Amino acid sequence: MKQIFIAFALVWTVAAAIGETDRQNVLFIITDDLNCNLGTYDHPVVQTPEIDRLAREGVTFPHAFANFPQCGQSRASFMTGLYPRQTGVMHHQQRFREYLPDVTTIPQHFMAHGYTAARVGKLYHYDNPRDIGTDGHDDVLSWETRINPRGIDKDIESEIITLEAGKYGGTMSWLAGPGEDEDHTDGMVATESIKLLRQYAETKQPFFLGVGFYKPHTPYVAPAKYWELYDRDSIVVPEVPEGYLDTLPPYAQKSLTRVKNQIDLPHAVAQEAIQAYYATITFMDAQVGRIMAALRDTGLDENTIVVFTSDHGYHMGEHGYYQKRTLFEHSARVPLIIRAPGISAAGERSTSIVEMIDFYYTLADLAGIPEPPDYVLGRSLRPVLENPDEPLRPDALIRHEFGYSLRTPQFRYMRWDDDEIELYDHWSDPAEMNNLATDPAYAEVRGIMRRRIAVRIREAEIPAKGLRFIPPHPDDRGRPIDLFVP
Ligand SMILES: [Ca+2]
Repeated sequence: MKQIFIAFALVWTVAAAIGETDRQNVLFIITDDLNCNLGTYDHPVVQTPEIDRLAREGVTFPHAFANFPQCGQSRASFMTGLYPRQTGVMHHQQRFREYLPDVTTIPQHFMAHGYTAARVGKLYHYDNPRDIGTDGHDDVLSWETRINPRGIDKDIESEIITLEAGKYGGTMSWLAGPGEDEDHTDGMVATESIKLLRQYAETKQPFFLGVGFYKPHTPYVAPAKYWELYDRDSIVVPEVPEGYLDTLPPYAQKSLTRVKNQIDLPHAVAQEAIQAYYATITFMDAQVGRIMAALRDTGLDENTIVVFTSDHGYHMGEHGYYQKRTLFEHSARVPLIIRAPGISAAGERSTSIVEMIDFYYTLADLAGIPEPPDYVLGRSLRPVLENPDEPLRPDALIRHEFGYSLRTPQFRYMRWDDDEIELYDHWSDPAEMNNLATDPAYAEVRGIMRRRIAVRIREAEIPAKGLRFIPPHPDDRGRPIDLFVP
């Protein structure tokens, strides 16, 4: 009897081991404040050989959008699979766990199905660079392992060139820094991630590894060698015609003029800032390359899904503006590459529109674990990964502090809280510089978009199904609390 039991136990153990090695792991790489200034997105100057290589192995999504173009709100949204009004996080300093104590995040869902979940660096909101080396606004329930590297970039802050003395995180600032890649925080993020990958390769433990780079978020600091790749004097600064702001409604004007010290930057200063942003992107790209090399070395590349993205987009002078928090394409659009072994087409670009809220269903589906909880919204991108021309969504919905925008394959429509609107036709105006809000030729389009955005907003603001919600206290920072009041 004892022998039979041992035989059974052995069979069970072997079966379990096979099951484990067959599982798809997840390597989720998220950058901070990266736009689509990447080689694989046809940028004429920026060098990103490692991300380009990843793109050749997976599917690139040129029409992927953040549901809120700011750190905290975006990350709380896609990590829970809920729209920003549903999480209650309308200001980047708010924490979703206070309003949704029972919500199951993506890594929690993986842990509930036999995975270990680890975070290296910034996955949830983190005041960047102030909180580097701390847990930031982390969600403790999301991880078994949490690593917070802190590199020399934190030690040399006083040397950083900034538009406002003593400020680095919300203010454009930069430095061609000392040291090697491995000495900087993001170099250490890569080093720590590589250590975990080697460990997982040995133990065969299925894993969800969240790698959160702090760059290219300002301050744009990286080893000086990356500056040498870009000729400052030949950098093109986007130009804005005289009187441009007058073509926009008040809330849009406000969004483009909120950061006073970056308005009408002298040409040479703008070139310097853009060069630094480019250099920092290439530095971050090299760290992605180090992690991907470790994935190949360990053989984990054969059963690991890789996602590469950013928490939102970024202006670099477009519309006369820098950084994020607008409803324009540059702020709302994110880079997105997904490499899923045996599933994703290699090297293709999808024509489909995607929202970051789709990550939850996608990762659960690709890894082969049960579907997310009922309240989670979004759609699996599996059909698009198999056939990149498969249409997934007709449009993407993006929230701002004071309005919404809806992006279809041809148009962007914006509806502000004062009922003012904007309309842009991407087929004739991909830079979104010609506001068609009153153009008689577009009256019918505006009618269609007005009705459609109302439907999308309604869906995005209903309370999450069956999930306890504790409304934010009225004096929390952020929007006035009228959540879910009809
Ligand atoms: Ca960010």
